[in-house]
Amino acid sequence: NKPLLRSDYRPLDFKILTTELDFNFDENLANPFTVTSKLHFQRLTSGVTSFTLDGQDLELLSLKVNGTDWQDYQLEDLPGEGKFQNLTIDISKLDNQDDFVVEIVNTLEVANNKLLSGIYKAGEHICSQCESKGFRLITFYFDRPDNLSVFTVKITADKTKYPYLLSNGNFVEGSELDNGKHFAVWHDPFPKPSYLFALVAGEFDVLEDHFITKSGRKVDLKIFAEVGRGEQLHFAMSSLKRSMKWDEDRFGLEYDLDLFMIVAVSFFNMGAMENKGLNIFNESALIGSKDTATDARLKRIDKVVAHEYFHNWTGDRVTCRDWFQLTLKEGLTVFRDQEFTSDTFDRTLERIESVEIMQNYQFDEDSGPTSHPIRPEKVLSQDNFYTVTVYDKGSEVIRMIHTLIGEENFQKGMKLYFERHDGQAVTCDDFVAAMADASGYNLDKFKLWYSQSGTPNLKVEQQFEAERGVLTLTFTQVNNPTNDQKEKQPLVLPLRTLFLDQEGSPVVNLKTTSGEKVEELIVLESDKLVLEVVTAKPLVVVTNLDFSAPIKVEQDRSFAELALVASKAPNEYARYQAVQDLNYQVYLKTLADASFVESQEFALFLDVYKDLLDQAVVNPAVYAILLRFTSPANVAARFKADLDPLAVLEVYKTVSQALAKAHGDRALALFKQLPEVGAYEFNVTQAGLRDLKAVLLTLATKEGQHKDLVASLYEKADNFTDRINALRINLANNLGLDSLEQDFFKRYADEVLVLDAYQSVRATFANSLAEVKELTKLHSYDAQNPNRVRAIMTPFAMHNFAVMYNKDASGIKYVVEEVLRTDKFNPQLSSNLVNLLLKFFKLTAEYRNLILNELSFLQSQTLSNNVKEKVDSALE
Ligand code: B3K
Ligand code: ZN
Repeated sequence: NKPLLRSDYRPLDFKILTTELDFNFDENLANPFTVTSKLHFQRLTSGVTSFTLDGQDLELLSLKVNGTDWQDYQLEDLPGEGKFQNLTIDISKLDNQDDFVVEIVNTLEVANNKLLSGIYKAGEHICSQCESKGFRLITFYFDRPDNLSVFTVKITADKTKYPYLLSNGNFVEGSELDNGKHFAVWHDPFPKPSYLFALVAGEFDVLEDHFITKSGRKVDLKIFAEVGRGEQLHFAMSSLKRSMKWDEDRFGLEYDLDLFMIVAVSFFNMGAMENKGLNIFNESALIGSKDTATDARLKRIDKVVAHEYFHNWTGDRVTCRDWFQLTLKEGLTVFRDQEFTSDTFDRTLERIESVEIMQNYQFDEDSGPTSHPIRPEKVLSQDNFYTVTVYDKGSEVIRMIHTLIGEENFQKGMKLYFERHDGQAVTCDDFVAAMADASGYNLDKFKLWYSQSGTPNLKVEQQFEAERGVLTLTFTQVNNPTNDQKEKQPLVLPLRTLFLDQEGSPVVNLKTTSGEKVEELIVLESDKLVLEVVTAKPLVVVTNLDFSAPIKVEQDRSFAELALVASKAPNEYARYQAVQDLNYQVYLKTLADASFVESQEFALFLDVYKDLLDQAVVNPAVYAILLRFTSPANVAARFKADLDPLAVLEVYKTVSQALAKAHGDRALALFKQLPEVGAYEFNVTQAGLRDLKAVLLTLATKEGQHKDLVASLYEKADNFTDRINALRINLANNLGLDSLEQDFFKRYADEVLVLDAYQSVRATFANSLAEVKELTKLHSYDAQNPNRVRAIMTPFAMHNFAVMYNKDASGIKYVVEEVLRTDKFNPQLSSNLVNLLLKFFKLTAEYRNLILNELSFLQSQTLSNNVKEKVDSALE
C-alpha cells in the first residue's frame, strides 16, 4: 500500500510483441470464464532472466513456455486491499532467452466482478474497462501503458445470449459451433497498451452508417445499445460523423481502421472509454433524443463522442509512457473537444462553460486537501487521478501554449509530435518539445505548469496620473503554498487584456511611455510586471479575458466600474466575467449587512440585470447564463475561508426575490416576446432560447403567479428540455403543479436516464433528508448502479445546501454512509462520493469540525486505497 512516485519509472526489460487471447465463456462450466493468453516476448535488456507480470483475482490453471509446461515461476499474493498478484517467470533455463512464447491459462472473475473494471457484467451484457489497471483482472500481463503489443482476440460464447462478440480492430472470422455456441476473431494491427483492450458480448440494437475519409476510404460505423434503445442513437451517430470530419479539417487527422464501433452499457464508472476501434460508453453519455435528453445532455453526448474519437490519435496512436503522464492524452484531448464544440456551436458559450468547470470545481481541488499538479508526483490509487486538474487544468495548459504560439504553429507542433512519436508511449516533456521545436518559441519556463500545483493569484493595480497622462498598471502574481507543495515559483501567464473608456467602448493602439505598442496579449514571466500606458483619460482595464490563464484575478475595482463592464463591454466574455464578480460582491455585501439590498449600489446591480434582460435576445444562450444569479454552490467556490453555507443560501433567496420583484414583469414581457422556437432542432439558437425561457419563467413565477405559463410550457413541449425545465421551476418556486409530475411518470416510466434527471431535480429541491432518502424507493433505483447513486447524491450534496448542511450533521452523515456502503463493492464510486466532503477546509469552524469528525470516523474503518488516499490527505 505504498504510493508510487513519478521518479520511480523504470523501462521494461522485456516487451510483449504480440498478444493472442482466446476467451471461453460458458456459464454451465465449473470455470465459466477462462482465457488462454499466448504472449510473444522479446528481451530488451540482455542478461535479465526473469520478469514479473501483474494479476488480480485470477486463478492460474497452466503455464507453458515455448510449448512446454514450465515450473520456474512464482505466484505471489501481494499484501493489502484486493487480491493483487505478481507472477514472476524465470527463463534462465531457456535456450533462446531473447525471443520466446509464454502461454497462460487462467480463470477470471466476471459474474461477481462489482468493481466495473476488468471484464464484468453490465446487466445482461459482458463488457470490459481496462484503464488504468483493469487488464490485470483479465490475465497476467505487463499492465502498464509503455508495453505496446499487437492483439488478436478470439471469443467463444453462447449464440443466443451473446449474438454479438466484439473486440478491437478488424473482424477476421467467425462462425457457429456445436451446442449453441459461436465464436468471433478480431485483429488490431496497431500496437497498443493493455489499457486500450476491449471486449463486448451480448444482444444489442445496432445503428449502422459509414464515413468516407479525406483520402476516400470507407469506414463502417456501428453504434450499439440495449435492445429497444436503438432509436436513441441517431444523435450520437451524427456527433461521430461530425467529429471525424472536424478532426480532418482542423487537425488533418484521418481515421485509420475500416471499422469504428461504440457500445453503450448500463453499468459504468465514468463517462466513456477510448478503446481502439471499440469505444465503450456509459449509456448516459451516448443514448438520447430530443424526447429523452435535455439540450445540455445532448451537448454532453456530442462532446464525449468527440472526445473519445479524438483519443484515437491523441491517446491511442501516441500514448502515455506511464500514468503520471495522463494529462499528455487527457489535457490535449479535452482541449481538442473544447475546440470542436467551439467550432460547432458558440465559442463564447463553450469558453464560459469550460471556465465554470475550472472556477467551480478545479480551483477548489487545487486549494484543498487533494491538490496536485497536472502531472502528479505521487499516487496511491491511480483511479483518483482522473481529476478536473489533470483533465481541465491540463487543457488550460495546452490552451496557453496555443495562445502563446498561435494556431498555425500549434498545428505544426502537432504534426511534428506525430512524426516523432506515432506508435510510441511518451511523456509530457516530449509533447512540449515538439511544440517548442516546431514554433521556435522557448517553453522552458512555461513547463513549470506541469509540475507546480495551485492556482496563481494575479493582483492588478492601476494608477492614473492626469497631469502626466499616464496609467501605471502593475501585475503581481502570488503563488500560495498548497497541501502537496510548500515552495512555489512564478509561472508564465499569458494575459489577454482589453482597455475600455469610461463609456465602455474599446480603446486600441495604446502605447507605453517608451513608445512600444501595448499588446493585446501581455505575458507575465516573473512575479511582477509594470506597464506605463500613455492615455489622457483613465481607462477601464479588463484582463485575463477569455480566461487566457487559469488563475484568480484580484483587481480592486468599484461596483460602478464592474456594472459598466457588465452592461456595456463590447465583448460577451468580459461581461460574463464582470457579472460573476458583481454577483460575488453582492453576496459579500449582503452577508456583511442584510440591508445592502436597499442600498444605491444594489440599485445599480438591479440596473445591470435590466440591461441584460434588454439585450438577451442577441445571444440567448450566453445571456441565459448571465441572467442567472450565481448559485450558492458556485459562489461557494469563490470563498477561501469562513464559508457559512446556510448564510449563503439565505442571501441567494433574498437576492433572487429582489430580482424577481424588480424584474419579474420585464422577464414576463420578454418571455412573451421571444420568437417562436419552432419544431425541435438541436442547435445553439434553439437551445439558447429554451434555456432563456426557463430563466425568465423562473423570475416571473417566483411569487407563485403565472403558474399557467409553466403548465403550458410542459404541455406544449415537443421535447424533454422544456418538460424537465417546467418540473424544475415547479419545484424551485413551489408552484404545486402536481399533475405535471403524474404525466411525467406515465410518459417516462421505462426511461432510466430520464428518471435520473428527475431524481436530480428532486434531490436538489428536497426539503428534508427523509425526502432525499425516499428517492431511493423509485422503481428504477438500483443501489449498485453508479448512475442511479450519483443522480441523487451529487445534486443533493452539492446543491441542496439546506439539507446537506443541516446543523445536526445528518446530511453529512448520509454521504459518509453512502461512501462506506459503496466502498465495499466499488471503490471508484465511493471515492467519487468522498469528493463531496472535501470542501470542509473553506467552511466555518463549526462545519469544518463536523466534517473532520466524520472523516476521522471514516479513517477508523476498513477502506479501499481509493478512499483511504483522500481521507488521509484530508486529515494530514
Ligand atoms: N480515458 C477514459 C477514462 C478512464 C478512467 C479510468 N478510471 C475516458 C476519457 O478520458 O476519455
Ligand atoms: Zn479522455
